[in-house]
Amino acid sequence: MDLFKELQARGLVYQHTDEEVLRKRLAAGPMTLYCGYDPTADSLHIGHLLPILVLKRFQLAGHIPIALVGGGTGLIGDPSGKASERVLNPKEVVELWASKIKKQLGHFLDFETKESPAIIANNYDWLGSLQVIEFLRDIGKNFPLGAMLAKDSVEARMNKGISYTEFSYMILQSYDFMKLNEVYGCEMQVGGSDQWGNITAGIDLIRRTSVNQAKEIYGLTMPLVTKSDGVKFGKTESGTIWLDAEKTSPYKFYQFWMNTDDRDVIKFLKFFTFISVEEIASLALGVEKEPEKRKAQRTLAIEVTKLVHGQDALERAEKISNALFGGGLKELSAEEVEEGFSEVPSATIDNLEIGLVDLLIQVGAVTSKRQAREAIESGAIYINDIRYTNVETSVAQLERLGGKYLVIRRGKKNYYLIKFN
Ligand code: 545
Repeated sequence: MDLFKELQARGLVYQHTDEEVLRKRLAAGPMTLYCGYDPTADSLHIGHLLPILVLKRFQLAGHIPIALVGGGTGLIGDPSGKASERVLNPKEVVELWASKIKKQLGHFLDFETKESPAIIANNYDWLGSLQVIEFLRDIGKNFPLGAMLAKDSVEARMNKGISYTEFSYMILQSYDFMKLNEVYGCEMQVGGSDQWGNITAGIDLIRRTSVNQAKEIYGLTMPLVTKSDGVKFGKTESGTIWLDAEKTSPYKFYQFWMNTDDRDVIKFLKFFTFISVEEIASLALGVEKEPEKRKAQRTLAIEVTKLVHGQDALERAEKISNALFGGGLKELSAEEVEEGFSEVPSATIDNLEIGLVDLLIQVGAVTSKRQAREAIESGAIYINDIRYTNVETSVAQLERLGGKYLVIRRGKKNYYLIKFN
């Protein structure tokens, strides 16, 4: 199967320039391609994973990927897919975020391989020194107003309003494509479907300014990732799933994928892993025949966590998951307890003489002494997975996880964390 067919089989192809021409070009030898990322936050999140993994797929097939950090365009703001004007971030902030995004992007690509080493670039290097007169004469002249107004990103904002700044964004992205074509022979740009207008604007610019009018330039977009429950992909009740381990712990990251709906898991395996489509088809049988095993979900969680956070973090995430869901809490270190229970209600206690009833009240597991007694006596209270039915239980004598934690569970799945100072 050729690369384009493979991408199609995985559901990764949304829009593209002429298929036959593109497939021929890909078969003819290594091609350089790029995808851009504006530093609009201090980290990428899982919504940004698809195109970076597509770059990796191209690299694995022998092509040369460029990850472009938008240090320049990040100062302007892409109107694509945005319902309203963006607030401009301070230059120092964009610069800091650009360095963080660059580091994250670098993680996914191979810079060492001899045949097709990846390239990382920052468009501030050429956009930052553009002169306005040159810009308008040499570049702006190639952008007919009619074509610009017809772009979705502009049209969608005509009523709500769009500044000249954001309106001009597509020219900058187009200029990047032209630059990367000049400097690295970059022939293709990829991105999410929101980028199609910017990508085609760049192709038009290269065609207009090139001496070789027959020069082929390619574009490819991926579909928007959707979930069958209608919740926006990448968001949970507790927020965005970031790629930065400091912002979303590898355990939480792992759990996000573990919790994938049966209706989405096969699609996500195709999108976010490098497992072959044949192997995914056999996992699909499992989803049909024995969904309770969640084998597909587990495979997805393992593969994506390994890809983003590495083998060690994956093992920790699995260990925490097993402890939480398989009754192995005692195996956890203090750090692992913190990671696994970072989002449950918690309380810090200084006084070891506290009684169980007060402990439950302090951590918010119950709201009154009466409720506490009822919960304990009815057998609903577990501490470190052991049921305690005596209201007089001595808290001081309970074994603390990692020397300082008690994990309290009320009923099947209400967890609370007690930390002793
Ligand atoms: C800038 C200069 C170029 C080419 C592209 C760009 C960026 C592009 C854009 N892309 C999005 C983005 O999101 C922020 C990421 C970092 C926090 O705005 N104009 O920068 C997203 N992109 C990945 C996918 C996307 C897109 O990085 O293309 O569709 C999300 O999946 O929204 O020369």
